Amino acid sequence: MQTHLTRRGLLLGIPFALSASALSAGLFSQTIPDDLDLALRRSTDASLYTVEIAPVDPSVRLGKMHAWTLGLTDKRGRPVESARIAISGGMPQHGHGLPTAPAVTQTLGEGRFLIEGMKFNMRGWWEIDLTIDGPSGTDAITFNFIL
Ligand SMILES: [Cu+2]
Repeated sequence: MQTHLTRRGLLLGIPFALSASALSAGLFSQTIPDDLDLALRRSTDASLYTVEIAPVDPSVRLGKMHAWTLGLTDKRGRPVESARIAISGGMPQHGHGLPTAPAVTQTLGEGRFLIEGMKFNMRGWWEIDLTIDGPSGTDAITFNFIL
């Protein structure tokens, strides 16, 4: 009898547990994952390149148009002088993209590029998605940034 009741209690609990975890993992979750990688220097998904990004002015302000620099090296750590770099992104918790269309506007030499037109119009967790089309092939990376 005791076992039967316990099992029934467990079964009843399952739908609740499932919906609770579905909500916490959902699109509109307000919780930023604890293990979110905030490093701004990382290997691309297929390890073809290492990318380092940084805002030109470290104090990024809400709603203000600003620029970033991007450093690009190949697998052997050699600077990549020429690449097509596509930039997109958005807020994964809100389901929207970037409010602007940032682009590489200058090659700065030694594998460095200038990205202009960045703007974050909300506080929270932003993803910056880059697709790099360079001499080693095409690869992608997503950086996380919390404003
Ligand atoms: Cu948002």
